[in-house]
Amino acid sequence: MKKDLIIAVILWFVFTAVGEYWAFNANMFPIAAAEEAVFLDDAFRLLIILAMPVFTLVLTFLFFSILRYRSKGDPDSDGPPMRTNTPLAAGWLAITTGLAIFVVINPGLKGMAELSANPNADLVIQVTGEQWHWDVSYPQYDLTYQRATQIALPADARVKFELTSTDVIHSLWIPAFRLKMDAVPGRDTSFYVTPTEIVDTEMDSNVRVQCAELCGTGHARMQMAVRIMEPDEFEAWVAEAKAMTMSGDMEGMDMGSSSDSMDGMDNMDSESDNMDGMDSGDGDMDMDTDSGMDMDSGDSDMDMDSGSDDMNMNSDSDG
Ligand SMILES: [Cu+2]
Repeated sequence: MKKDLIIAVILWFVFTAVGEYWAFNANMFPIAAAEEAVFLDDAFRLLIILAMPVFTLVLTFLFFSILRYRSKGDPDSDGPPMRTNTPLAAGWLAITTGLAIFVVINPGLKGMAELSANPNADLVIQVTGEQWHWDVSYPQYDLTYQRATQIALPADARVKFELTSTDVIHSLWIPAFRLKMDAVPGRDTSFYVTPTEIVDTEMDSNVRVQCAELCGTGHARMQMAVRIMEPDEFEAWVAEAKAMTMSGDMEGMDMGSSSDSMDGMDNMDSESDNMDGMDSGDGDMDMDTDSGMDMDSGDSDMDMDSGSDDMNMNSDSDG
């Protein structure tokens, strides 16, 4: 029995060493395109490093017991009764409880406080979720995009996303940032992010907005391309976007080009194609739900409109 315990402990050390080597070195995360992504990846890695000895201890004793104390043939009686080893159980409870409390505080509470500690933002982006699209505006630049297909971001700037919803709960998630925040009707939520990498959706599909709260039949297609640019490139983009808004040239809108960058995504193409004429916040061009409903009131088929996002029937209501 004593010998068995020594073997089990040695196995535990070996498995832990292998597991920790993996936890410290494995390339386990997708592209990290923001400071916060690196921060959160580090936190996640720390959790794995701390959990590894607990994980390997349980597995080692489980599999060692299964193999070593296996009954040969049909057992004709019960094994010897197991008695609780109180100090061992108490020690196990204390260590695992201590570890759990530790990670709740750090990186949990401490990390969340750090992420939102600085209330200053270089750029504010307001995003409103609606079944099943996002409206995006840049209040500092007086730019508004209804049914936006893309978000443009400058690198190395602290960006504040301000979120809300007009109908049900949506959630704005950008995998490459590791950040996700609910957009709740009647409430304002926000998060901060500092993009660092010059990437876009075309280069890596993790660099995209994806709705992460099941919000109806069009949920899976509540996506937007994300484009992170050099700061001067972003300024040029803003200037061009403003010029386009002034001249009313909707087709030239850069937002429309995001249909290209979403190419890899099913269904997105047909949807964003329909969006081309709708990107600007300009009231004249609006084909939003309200005007759509008006048009439809004389129409025989109400479903066409309410389902338009979802059913790819926009071309009908566009005309
Ligand atoms: Cu959704």
